[in-house]
Amino acid sequence: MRLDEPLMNEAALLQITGEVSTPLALSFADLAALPGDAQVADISRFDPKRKGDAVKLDALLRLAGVKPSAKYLTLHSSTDNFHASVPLEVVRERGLLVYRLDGGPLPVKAGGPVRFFIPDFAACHTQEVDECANVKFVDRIELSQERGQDNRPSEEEEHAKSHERQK
Ligand SMILES: Nc1nc2c(c(=O)[nH]1)N[C@H]1C(S)=C(S)[C@@H](COP(=O)(O)O)O[C@H]1N2
Ligand SMILES: [Mo]
Repeated sequence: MRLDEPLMNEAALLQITGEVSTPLALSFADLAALPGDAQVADISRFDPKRKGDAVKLDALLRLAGVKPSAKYLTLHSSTDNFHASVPLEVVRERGLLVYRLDGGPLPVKAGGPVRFFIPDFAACHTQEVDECANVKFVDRIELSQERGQDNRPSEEEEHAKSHERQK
């Protein structure tokens, strides 16, 4: 489960890097093995259009041991080169990572294998933690002192195109 452990039995889906004492590389089995108080079953109770089981961001951050110097959290998707960087304090308590559907990995068409989800996000590009920050196919969470990489669409037209592409 630690990044420096060689030979993993199962592919890592999600890395936690940057301002942490223990960088992590977590597989589906690692996420599923987190204790009950780290798990959030069935996110459809927050949003009826969404499905799947999640783990709490806070549980992952505790495992990694976030340093007090960390002020920003950046969600990276290398799949489509999408990145969102938000103030750590805003997402620390309520951020979720959806990773499981019907007992298996979250499908790509639902934003899997791992998708960030903030239950009560603001409308798109209205503030720092908006719907656009619900990063799909997230494969790395990076903690940093300064704001990190962020290429969320900022203009309405650009944003409309991005939604069109995602359909
Ligand atoms: N990897 C990735 N995640 C992404 C995006 C993207 O283009 N790539 N678009 C974002 C934007 S702009 C929005 S509004 C939401 C849309 O999520 P939905 O398609 O589940 O409604 O996903 C966000 N997550
Ligand atoms: Mo968006």
